Amino acid sequence: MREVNPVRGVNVSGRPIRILLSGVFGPFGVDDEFGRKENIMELFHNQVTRGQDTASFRFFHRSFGLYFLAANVNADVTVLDFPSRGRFEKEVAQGYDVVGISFIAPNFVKAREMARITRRVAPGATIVLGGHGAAVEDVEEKIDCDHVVRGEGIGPLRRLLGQDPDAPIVHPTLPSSERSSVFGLPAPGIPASLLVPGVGCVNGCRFCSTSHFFGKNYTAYLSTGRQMFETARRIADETGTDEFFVMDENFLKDKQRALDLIDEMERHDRYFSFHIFSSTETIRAFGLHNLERLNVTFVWIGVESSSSEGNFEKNDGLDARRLISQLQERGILVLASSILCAEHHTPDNIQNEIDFMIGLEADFVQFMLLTPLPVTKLYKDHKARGLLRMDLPLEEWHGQKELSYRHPDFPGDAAQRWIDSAFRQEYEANSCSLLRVIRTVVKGYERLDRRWQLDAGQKARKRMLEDCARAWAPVLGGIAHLAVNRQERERALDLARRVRRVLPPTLLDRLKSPAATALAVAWRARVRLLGDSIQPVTIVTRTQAQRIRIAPSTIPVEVVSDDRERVSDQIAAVAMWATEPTLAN
Ligand code: B12
Ligand code: SF4
Repeated sequence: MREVNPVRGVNVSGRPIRILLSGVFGPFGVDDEFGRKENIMELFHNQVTRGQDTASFRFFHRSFGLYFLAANVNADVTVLDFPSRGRFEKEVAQGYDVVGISFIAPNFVKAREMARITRRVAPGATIVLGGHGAAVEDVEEKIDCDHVVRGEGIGPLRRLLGQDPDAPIVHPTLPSSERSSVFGLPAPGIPASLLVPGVGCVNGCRFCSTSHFFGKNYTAYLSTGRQMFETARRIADETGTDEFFVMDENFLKDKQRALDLIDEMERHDRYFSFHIFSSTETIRAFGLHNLERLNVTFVWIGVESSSSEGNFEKNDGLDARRLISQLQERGILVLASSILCAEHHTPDNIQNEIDFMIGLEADFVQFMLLTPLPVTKLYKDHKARGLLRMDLPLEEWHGQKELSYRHPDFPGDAAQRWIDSAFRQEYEANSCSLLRVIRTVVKGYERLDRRWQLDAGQKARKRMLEDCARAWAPVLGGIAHLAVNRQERERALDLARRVRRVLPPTLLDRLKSPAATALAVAWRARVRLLGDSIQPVTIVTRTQAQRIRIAPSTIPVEVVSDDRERVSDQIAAVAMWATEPTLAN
């Protein structure tokens, strides 16, 4: 193994070390020698709203980990996000001392190809692998590389470069999503910013790759409520939005930090809103009242299963339906996730599981097939029992089509048929998620509107709910027009009447409604004619060693358009015209 010259980030020739950090190459979500069509690079369209046809939510997330690494080493760093294979090769040829490749298990073959390209084009470069794919067994023997970083990456990368692994963490400023749209309509406003209070989760649920990858430990990047407030305030001032997507698997687990954050917001009379992930035990411990005070607007809950056989300690004694409706009453959107084709499922009981998830009436529902990913307890157990399908290529280990373990009751394509049907049933029964979102937001608004007196935090929350309802309500006509069934059409029309009553539309709101319907119809035509694939554009971000010291929070972004040539993407871009500026922040 080669070593990076460890002279505090500067090599012997006196120039800073040059590092390329790259995510895997696209195209994504297509069947080719490197990937599968089900493995789409979009969170909701892949695993949440994918059964909702043109009402599916579309957006991309950058490879956040890479920007954290870039902001926390003293070197000239280029981050290459969503490159094509050719673009990656061209960049490697620029001459880097270190090439870092971030990947997850289903993208193993892409990472191997990138290492191969690097060896050919830049034989002198040190190859470092990181991200969840690093947990693939014996990865160093399967991919030609020099270092493998498992778990948290900032400390090890700094150590590798001879820099202080325990230096303070700089939190970069990043949008949480790119090119958000639904029905082809760009999401209004500035996208929420990203906030990563820490990585890992101590709960260690048996299937959970995140918890096990980080050694069932939690590494805090922002360890106090005050640090969180200061970071959020700085980012909000830079971006112009007070909305944050909190990328932390179980953010409320550190209750005191979250309570301190509320105190800071109240003390400074500056209120942010947060989208969070949380287990139910922590929601219960934190309390619904505190969730409102924290101004949580979205929560992702791992409901996992209706029965104790398929569940975990975190959900002991949970009445999921009640909790979800209490959250929705407060205007908090809920995403409930569940696991299908688990060991205890059979063709006789799996429909009960789907019915249970439908009955929750959450705003969003995620279905995933139970997937024993390397490093988890589940993987080890299944391996010991000889259940793992080691013959199944890693590209298929994404949990949306094939089972990666042998389950006697779900042979062949049975798992795929169940998961596809679950998404469709949920959509047909509960209507599209956008409709549910508007309904929940209006509920939360009405609840505050009924109160005589509101404190400053509640006033800020009410304003935010109003803005959200006004922004999306014009789409209700389009939902009714393109409804999946009569029930959805009636629900959309009822809700439109209710919104008009609670929030009388302005002239502009009235004009937006037919425009939104026309765009939604155009989007449906595009999908029917050309399919629904959208590829993320390549994003190149360069930071310089000295610039990190001068302005640690600012990451200049340069957008490269070489992936925009696809005809279908150009058509998509017409419908999503306003999303482009978000890339040039
Ligand atoms: C955001 C996210 C995505 C985004 C990806 C965006 C992108 N540009 O790649 C979206 C939503 C598109 C996505 C999709 C999928 N994802 Co995903 N995703 C996540 C999520 C929720 C957060 C990752 C994150 O940003 N964390 C915050 C940053 C700071 O942490 P980090 O990425 O882990 O990076 C740290 C270290 O890993 C390390 N590191 C990372 N890269 C590198 C590189 C180098 C060189 C070094 C030294 C270190 C290093 O250092 C970083 C700082 O500590 C994780 C769950 C989680 N909480 O981790 C799942 C997760 C990574 N996803 C997973 C999976 C399975 C998928 C899907 C296959 C699921 C599906 N069927 O939809 C698809 C695949 C899509 C595709 N074509 O690649 C699994 C990976 C499992 C595994 N063992 O490989 C995870 C762990 C979820 C889970 N628990 O199962 N995902
Ligand atoms: S609570 Fe969530 S993040 Fe934590 S181990 Fe369980 S599934 Fe994973």
